[in-house]
Amino acid sequence: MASWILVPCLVKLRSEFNAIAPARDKSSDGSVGDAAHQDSQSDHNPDETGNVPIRDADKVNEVHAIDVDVDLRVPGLSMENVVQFLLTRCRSGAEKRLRYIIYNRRIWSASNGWRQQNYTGSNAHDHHAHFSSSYTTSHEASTASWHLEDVPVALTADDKKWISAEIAKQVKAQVDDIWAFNVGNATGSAPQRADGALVTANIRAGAIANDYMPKLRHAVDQLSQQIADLTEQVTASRSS
Ligand SMILES: [Ca+2]
Ligand SMILES: [Ca+2]
Ligand SMILES: [Zn+2]
Repeated sequence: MASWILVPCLVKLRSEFNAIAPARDKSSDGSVGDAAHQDSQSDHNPDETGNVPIRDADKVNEVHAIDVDVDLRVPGLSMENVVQFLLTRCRSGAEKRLRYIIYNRRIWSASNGWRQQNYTGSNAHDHHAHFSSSYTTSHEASTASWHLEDVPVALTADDKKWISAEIAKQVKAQVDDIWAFNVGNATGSAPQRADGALVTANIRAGAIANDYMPKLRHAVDQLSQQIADLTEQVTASRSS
């Protein structure tokens, strides 16, 4: 039987990391302090038996910190994305369960309004991010969602290609629908496709209809290509 527990809010945070990054590398993960931590004051030490910065209200032997490996192994999702997402929630007051975060030579603390400061400790925290939790009993115990599923994920090159192709396909389908529109039924005459009606109308008007149809088709195809190109540009600029 373990002589300590990880506070439930951090158990939940870790499980959400596992949910959004199921294949993530865990080799730099951690919760309870190793021998090195036990010598110094750390939220990784169990709070009733170890050296911790705060004495809390209960007698439960709790660990108040987790380390999460930075390698999430999800294209377009970085630890930086997750840390910035959590900081936004902390700064807005929506999230109160964290005391501080250390990641990649920076530290953000509740006690100074979550402003970014340089972290100059011997471990740069570039292989893992450190999350220290509150020692307030209600915050420790809260397993409410951390909303990590809402962390924005950047589009990959493949995503962009897929979206562009999808849009081009949809535009093409719309154009085809227009050509296939049954103008005959719409005007109460015999069934007739729009492109056919156009040919007929041109013939009746004495125009050289069969010369115009391919040109018109070409123009519509160009238009749909322009829409697809534009969409690709917009997609690219949004995610850069
Ligand atoms: Ca305790
Ligand atoms: Ca406690
Ligand atoms: Zn740590």
